[in-house]
Amino acid sequence: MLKLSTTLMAAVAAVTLALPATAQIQDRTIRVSNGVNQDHPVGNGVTKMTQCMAERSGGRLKLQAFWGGALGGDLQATQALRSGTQEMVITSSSPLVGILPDLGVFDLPFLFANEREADRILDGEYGKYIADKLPAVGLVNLAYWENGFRNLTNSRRPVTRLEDFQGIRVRVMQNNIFLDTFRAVGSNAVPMAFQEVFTALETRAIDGQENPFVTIDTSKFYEVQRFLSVTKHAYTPFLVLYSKRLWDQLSAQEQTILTECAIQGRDEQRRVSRELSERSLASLRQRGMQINEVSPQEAARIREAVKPVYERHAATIGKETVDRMQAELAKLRAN
Ligand code: KDG
Repeated sequence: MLKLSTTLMAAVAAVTLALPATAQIQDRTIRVSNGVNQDHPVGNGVTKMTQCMAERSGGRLKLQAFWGGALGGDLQATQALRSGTQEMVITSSSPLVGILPDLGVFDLPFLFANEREADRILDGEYGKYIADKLPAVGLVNLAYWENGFRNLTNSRRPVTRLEDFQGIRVRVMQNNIFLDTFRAVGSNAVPMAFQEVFTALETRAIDGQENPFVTIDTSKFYEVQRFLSVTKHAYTPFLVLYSKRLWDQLSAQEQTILTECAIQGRDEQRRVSRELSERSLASLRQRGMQINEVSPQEAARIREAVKPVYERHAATIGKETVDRMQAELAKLRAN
């Protein structure tokens, strides 16, 4: 009897090993949602990821993308992943701090000096340190894509100095650190989901908002905003999240393909985001927006005004999470 079962197991193993690798890949259409429009660089990333998945899975793994918040805003879509009713979302980290407070580290004002620092932190040990915390809250992060450096638009006046923020009703993401940052410079910060922003600006329910140039451009905020001030006050990453509940139903082969293709999508999305950023700025100027830089002296005053935000939120974010970020940045800047 023992000889028969051993022989049988050997036969099953031989057949399984002989199966083509694609046998571990099922036909799947994976829904992914995002809050921006398809002409945003996220669209380029999704296209690249889709092509990669098709090549690697023999056409069995597909992405079905939903744009403009069609499946709900960032937080709502992320909750759908946690309940296992949606596979993927590409979302800013900021609206998710209620799910994982550590993500608030990326909202600290003026944290990154440039994209190089952001890439090194996000794609290195620190990015993994944060990503490793997500499965415990029902999420898997496949890669960090780029939302980008955020700048202020408004309909009231140019913001060239600290005092100009005073009294401007600025929409911010639903995130206490952004609320605190804009209150620290004297604005009236208004938390709001991204999908409500255009109408709120159009009806003057709010005066302004803050986003990267490519988002201001592709979301047509230039139609309802007159002034753009280049503040670069924060850098927001996008998380490319998968539902942990649904991830665990995938084969190792399928998980590898999704992860590696999300990284190919990342490189393409960042490339297009940076290439389009300057073109978007020029386009916004051509469309009639009045654009101003902020002088180094005034930028220093603004940074000074928001410095207490770090102390006020370190405990909520997590002391280790903040300390590790500061240490990683210090190492990068020492080289
Ligand atoms: O889904 C991502 C978008 O909602 C993104 O633009 C978020 O930067 C964002 C904002 O201001 O809400």
